[in-house]
Amino acid sequence: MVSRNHESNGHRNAKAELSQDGLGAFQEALPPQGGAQIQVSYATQVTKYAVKATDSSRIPFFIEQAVRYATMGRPGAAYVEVGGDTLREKVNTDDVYYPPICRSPPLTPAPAADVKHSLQVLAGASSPLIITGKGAAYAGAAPEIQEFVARTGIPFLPTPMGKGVVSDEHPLCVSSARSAALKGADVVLLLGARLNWILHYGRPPRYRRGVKIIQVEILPEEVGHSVAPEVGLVGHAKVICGQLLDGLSEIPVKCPADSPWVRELQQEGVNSQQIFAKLAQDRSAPMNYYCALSIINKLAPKDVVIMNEGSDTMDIGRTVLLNSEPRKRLDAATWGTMGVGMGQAIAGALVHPNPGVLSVMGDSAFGFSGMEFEVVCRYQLPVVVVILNNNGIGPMNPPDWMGTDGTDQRFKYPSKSLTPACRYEGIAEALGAKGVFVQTADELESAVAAAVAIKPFKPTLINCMISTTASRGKAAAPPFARVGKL
Ligand SMILES: Cc1ncc(C[n+]2csc(CCOP(=O)(O)OP(=O)(O)O)c2C)c(N)n1
Ligand SMILES: [Mg+2]
Repeated sequence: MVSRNHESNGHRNAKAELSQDGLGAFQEALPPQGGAQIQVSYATQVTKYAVKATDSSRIPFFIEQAVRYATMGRPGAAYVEVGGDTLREKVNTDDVYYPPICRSPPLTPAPAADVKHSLQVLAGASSPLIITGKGAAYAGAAPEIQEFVARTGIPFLPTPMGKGVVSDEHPLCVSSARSAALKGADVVLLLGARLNWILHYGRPPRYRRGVKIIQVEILPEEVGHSVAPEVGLVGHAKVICGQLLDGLSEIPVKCPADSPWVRELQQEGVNSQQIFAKLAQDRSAPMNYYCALSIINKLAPKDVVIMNEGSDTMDIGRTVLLNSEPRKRLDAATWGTMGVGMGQAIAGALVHPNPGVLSVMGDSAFGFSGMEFEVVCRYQLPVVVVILNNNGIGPMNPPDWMGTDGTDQRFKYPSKSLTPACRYEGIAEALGAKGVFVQTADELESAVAAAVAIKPFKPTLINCMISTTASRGKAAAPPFARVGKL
């Protein structure tokens, strides 16, 4: 027996009732030209699948479709909208069709001839480079890629969320010589990464003119998007990397550890590491980014999920916070804008509850979604937030509002400068969680050590003051020139 209730007013629902579509219900998005259901069409532009369930007995049908679209091919978001009345509808379970759980994505191989051609191109390279993207991580291709790197000796460079596919601490990881690696490579094996802005579109001047790209890609139409590849290997990265490995017995590829290419990159890496190490060793207060981040890196458990959001906090974090496992880093990546951080941290904590998530955020970044820490506390999620607080966005924020003449100068500073020394840890305390305020390297060290010692983590917020003038590759600049009289 199916009973329908078309009478409710929908005020308790984020989405208007199905029965009120087009009437102008509370918060119903209506197209200016007239009509209804524009919310689904908004979602269509940014998702792989968007639908409004029209009947409660069909909800399982739509959910199965949404999961199938989200996981097959290039993974992506799906959107299912259910009106309040549809949710409350009583249905006879005999009338409900429950589709079988959708299949796993197919393990599609690339044509054997293309695999062979790729290995021939790699075998003829004098300065080959592997780039690991998050597509390779999502595909679970890490074991095959690790073996491929071990057998060929080819240096590799991860994209931000491709970090950990092969450990950042592997001797062939050339993250510290990124520019030289991109510029010098004559062949690039691109594994599940787009040639978008983060990889400088694969074009000169950041790359050598005529560089040969071997593009391993799940989405056929992505191949050649920015640069026409020498070979496009379309299919599942795990399977294709397995094919490349198998092909090595017939077409060996070897990049000797003492080749000029590997030595050049390793030397370049040592040089930049020395600069970072010098900055990290400078433990004077207020700390620079490298000092604070290297303390966090040293104490972070190897299997922790690192969430990293901010400008310098994220950019420098990509270099200093190391990953040794795949799919353990979340940051802005391709589409994330400010504010994704706490949501990502919560999702990470639900998927990997032990030890949990170490969420390293700029103070502005925390401001975009910091109140979601309430969710972390309400559900006692294993999230440790460390805010690197430089009183605002990027370098050159004032240490306080005082001008040289001792008067309040807050309206003279740009809006990128936030409240000086804001006590964000008070939010944690208000929510019954642990909040710690730290200003020195020693204090940061003991606060992080105490937080990560409890496994799974307990909700904790460490508000860490850092230099308001430090930036990438730079310790604290000379003191901020105070703004004169208004
Ligand atoms: C939605 C959105 N608004 C604004 C920006 C511009 N933006 C980039 S990083 C950033 C804040 C960085 O400051 P913070 O998190 O304090 O990190 P810091 O560089 O100071 O370490 C902002 C506002 C953005 N990328 N997305
Ligand atoms: Mg900041």
